[in-house]
Amino acid sequence: MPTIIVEDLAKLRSNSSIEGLTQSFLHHLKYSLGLNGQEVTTLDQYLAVSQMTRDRMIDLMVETEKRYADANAKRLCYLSMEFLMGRSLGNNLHNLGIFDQTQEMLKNLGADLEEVRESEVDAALGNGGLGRLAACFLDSLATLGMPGYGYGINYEYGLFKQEMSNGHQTEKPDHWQEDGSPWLIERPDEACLIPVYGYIEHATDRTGEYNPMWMGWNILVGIPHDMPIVGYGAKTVNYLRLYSAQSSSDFDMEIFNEGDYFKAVEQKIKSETISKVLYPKDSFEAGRELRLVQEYFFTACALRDITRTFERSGQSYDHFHEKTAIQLNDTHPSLAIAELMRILVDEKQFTWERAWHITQRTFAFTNHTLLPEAMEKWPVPLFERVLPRHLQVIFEINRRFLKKVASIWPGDPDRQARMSIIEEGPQKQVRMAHLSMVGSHSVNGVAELHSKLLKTKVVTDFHEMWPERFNNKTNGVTQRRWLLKANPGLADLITKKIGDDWIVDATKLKDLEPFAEDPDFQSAFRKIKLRNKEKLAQVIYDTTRYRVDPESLFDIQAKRIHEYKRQLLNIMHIVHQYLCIVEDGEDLVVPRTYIFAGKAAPGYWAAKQYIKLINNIAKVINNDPRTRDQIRVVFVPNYRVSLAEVMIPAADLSEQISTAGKEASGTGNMKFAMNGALTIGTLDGANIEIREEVGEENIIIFGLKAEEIYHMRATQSYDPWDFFRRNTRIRRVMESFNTDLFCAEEPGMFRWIFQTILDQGDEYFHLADLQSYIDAHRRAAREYARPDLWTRKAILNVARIGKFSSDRTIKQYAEEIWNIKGH
Ligand code: B1H
Repeated sequence: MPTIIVEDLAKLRSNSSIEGLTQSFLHHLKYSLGLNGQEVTTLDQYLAVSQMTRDRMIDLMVETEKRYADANAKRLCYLSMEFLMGRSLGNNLHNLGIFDQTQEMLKNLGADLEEVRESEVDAALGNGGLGRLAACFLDSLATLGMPGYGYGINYEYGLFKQEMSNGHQTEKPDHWQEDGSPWLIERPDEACLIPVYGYIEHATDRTGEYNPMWMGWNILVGIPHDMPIVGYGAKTVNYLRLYSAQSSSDFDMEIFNEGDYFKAVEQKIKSETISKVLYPKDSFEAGRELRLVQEYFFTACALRDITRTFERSGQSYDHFHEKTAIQLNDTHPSLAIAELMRILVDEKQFTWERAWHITQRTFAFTNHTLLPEAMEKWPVPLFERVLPRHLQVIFEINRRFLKKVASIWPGDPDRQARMSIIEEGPQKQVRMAHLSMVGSHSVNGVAELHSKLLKTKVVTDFHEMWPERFNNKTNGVTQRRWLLKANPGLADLITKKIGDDWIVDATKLKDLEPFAEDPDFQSAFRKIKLRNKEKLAQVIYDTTRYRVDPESLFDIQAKRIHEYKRQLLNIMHIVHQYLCIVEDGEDLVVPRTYIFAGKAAPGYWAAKQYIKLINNIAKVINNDPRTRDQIRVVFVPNYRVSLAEVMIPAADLSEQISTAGKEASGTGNMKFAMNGALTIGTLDGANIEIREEVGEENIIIFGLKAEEIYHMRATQSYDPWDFFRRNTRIRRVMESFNTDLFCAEEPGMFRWIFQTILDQGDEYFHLADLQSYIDAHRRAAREYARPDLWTRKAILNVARIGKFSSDRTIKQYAEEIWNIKGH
């Protein structure tokens, strides 16, 4: 490639013409990568294009900051242990409005953007829905021009990579930043020093007042790394601030050269290990000290940063909550409540009442789960060892809180015990959800049903005490990533028909409704779906060596593997169909490809068994000549954001089949529908609202409702044996697990499923829903066999999905909780 001389860098960066981009790209090949005349690899190209993109974002970031500062704007800080960002290049190019030019520019140089983008490693700093929601929110905040910043951990290792060995999941480390990331800007100048461990010295001050001193702590050093977040249209660039933990030895020397007590405290956890790895379990893991330290570490760093920024503005802390909103993404960052109290009381010498007034008005809390096992509770002795001063603060918050409870409900010690932040018992525990609700002015669930169940089944006492505090914010996803970028074919078709307003206003997709029956539009729509399916078929072949037919119905369940999400119900139906063909000689209405993807937490035995079972079933069915043209089953390894971007646009049918009352919202359900898949699902989470929007004739609903399940649990009226005895098809499916049909080489391997379902009560009501699920699938197949009918329904799903844009969600948070606006 030719070299160039760059004369005016600033001018170059604002130049979005193909010539300007070319210059910028070549400049980085030479001056950032040091390449001159050598062979340029695809990775080099990726790095240079990224630098080119990043330059443009940094200038805009500076401009944005000035705009907010001039307006003295209120800011939102979104605290989350997870941000599942995926790849950035394509998204940034789209949002900057230079995607097409960059594609052209690279083409002119003999390179291919699509290929270049494949060099990017996903930033997998999250487990699933909760982390991806945070990423969608950042995209919406920036697009809406709102001052919203993410705070989290710069994990050195993201979520493990999933590989298959003989059908089993194996985990490989995801060292995603091995060669650095062009999207992260290190900010050593903004480092934070965080005390941890130590003890409390009970002292009195000159006036004789009790004045506890936190002594003997270790110091953690947090170094921020900023990932710029471009809004669509490139007006606004916010950032996500991720902290790395660094060894504190240099700082110890400087700051604590006389602190002998410091040495006396054993270094329990080496500083650098704190940001080493993301916990791969998408629910709470009890008693992990490192996890508690992680939660505290990034939360405390965030608060240093937030208070520092606020102090620079020169305003009094009494106005803090008028200029700052802090959203807690589940309880994981809820130590921030105790930390802000500690800062105000211990460091700023505020009275407790004044500090509490500010704190409560600053924080808002989102709950993401109804599963009792996912609720965070920390043993008091562990907590006291790690954070002795914060425990004292929490005890004081609790003392005052329980006094209030007692004044509202005198003589009700049971209620006090239920509501206390501290759970009594053989092992005292700190209930983080209670701390979060007491310390916030807003508590929200993530779908209508979830918010309702929170109030009526989970935290009824709190709802009774503060009904005004509870609200719902139904989740959403960004149409920029999940339609514009993931499905360029469909995005183009839509834009050609109705213009491109839908990119920033998803309700505009409604304008597609009149075309739902238009034969030309239908045929174009089908053609795009087929192309997306061909692309996925290629990925399936590359990763599994199975060939699948793009003309068959693509039925996809892609999400974390979990008993409550009921991949097993899906499996049961597949086995049922298989047996109908091979034993009853039936033919399917339409040929089907069942596609699974998802990771299991490394310690979750049952979930890992499901993966093995799916792989074994795939092997049996895919190699059986009797079903060859009718059913295919595949498990696509290593589900992640970039794979989702290929799978979701290729789906005909989207499996959202959790036991009703278990899935807080789901967000995959929204992404699939946005790409024209029909949902087969239970009345759980956001499925209910999706049905409301798309209309009941355009979604396939089956199974028990949450209320029915609660009732059957309470009355113990579900007996899986009943279904087994009475329904021969169910019996046949269950018996297949008791034989070696799917484990000829591992005899007895899946017998545990037979036993768990029948003898241990089947917590997730598989058999109660199976017949209804089988019937629903028959309906789906009959409709799929009529392409005009099916395509109409698929188009209406896209046209009516507008509500589920994260832009809508963020506007509601901004208006109803944060009180922030666009600038
Ligand atoms: C969700 C989690 C979660 N709910 C603990 N809870 C974790 C809990 O590492 N941990 O300790 C990690 C994640 N994730 C999901 O949030 C819900 O299951 C989905 O239904 C929901 O759509 C999503 C976003 O609200």
